[in-house]
Amino acid sequence: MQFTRAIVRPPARTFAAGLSSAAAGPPDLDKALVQHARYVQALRDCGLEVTRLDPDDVHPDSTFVEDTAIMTERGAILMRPGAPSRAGETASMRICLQNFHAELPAIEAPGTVDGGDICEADGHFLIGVSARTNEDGARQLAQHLHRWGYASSVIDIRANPALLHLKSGIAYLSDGLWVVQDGIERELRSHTGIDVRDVITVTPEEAYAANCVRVNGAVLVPAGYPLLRSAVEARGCRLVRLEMSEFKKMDGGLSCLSLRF
Ligand code: CIR
Repeated sequence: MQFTRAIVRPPARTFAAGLSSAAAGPPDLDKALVQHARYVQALRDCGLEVTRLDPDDVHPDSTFVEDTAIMTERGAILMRPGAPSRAGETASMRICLQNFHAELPAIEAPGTVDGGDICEADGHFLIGVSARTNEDGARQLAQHLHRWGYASSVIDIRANPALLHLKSGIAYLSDGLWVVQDGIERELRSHTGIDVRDVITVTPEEAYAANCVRVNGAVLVPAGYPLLRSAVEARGCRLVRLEMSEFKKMDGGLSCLSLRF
C-alpha cells in the first residue's frame, strides 16, 4: 500500500507517567522529543504529509497514536483501547479522522481493541487477541473489515506475556516478506491461510526490532539491531534507522508512533 499521509502526536510532558513493563527507568522527555522529531522527518522523507496532533498531557501514552485507530484503503475504524488510562485518547483522534473520513465506524463496549494488535498484509488483517484486545472487540473489528471486503484472522497472543501487542512481534514488509519473533511464525502459517513467502525471524536479543514498518520505498527499523538490519538489507530494501530508546522504555515500538494511510 502506498501511503500519502500520517498522523502523529509528540510525547506529552506527562510521558514518563505512562504504562510500562520495561523496568528500564523513566524516559528522558527531551530525548524523546528529538527522537520523535526525527521519526516525523523520516515519514516526510518517505513522501508523507504529516498531521501533528497537539501533545495531550492528560494521556501520558497518547504519543502511541497507532493504538487509537486502524487505517485501510477503504476507510478508518476507531479503536477502543483496552487500558482504562488510554480510553480517552480516541476523542481527539475521532475529531482528526473525521477530517479524512465522513463515515467512521468504531469499536463499542464491551469490545476493546488496541491498534497495535492489528497487522495488515495485502488486505488480510491479522487481529491479535491480547491483554488489551478482547474477543468481542476482535469480532466487531472483523465484521467492520468484512463489510469493506477484507479478510481477517485472529491470533491469540495471551499465552505470550512478553508481547504487549501482536505487532510487538510481527511486521509485514510487503511482497510476502515478514519479520517475526520466534513462535509467531507457527501461528502465522497455521491459522491464517496467508501465503508466507519469506520470513526474517529476529533473535531473542533483537526481539524489539520485530516491530518495524514499511513506508513506501523504505523500511523504518529501530537503531541498534544489526542482525535485523543486514537481513532486511539483504532483501534489497532501503533502510532508515531510527533511535527509539525513550519509547522502548515505555513499551512502544516504531509502528506505534504513527497512523499511516
Ligand atoms: C501502553 O502500554 O499502552 C504504552 N505504554 C505503549 C503502547 C505501545 N503501542 C503499540 O505497541 N502499538
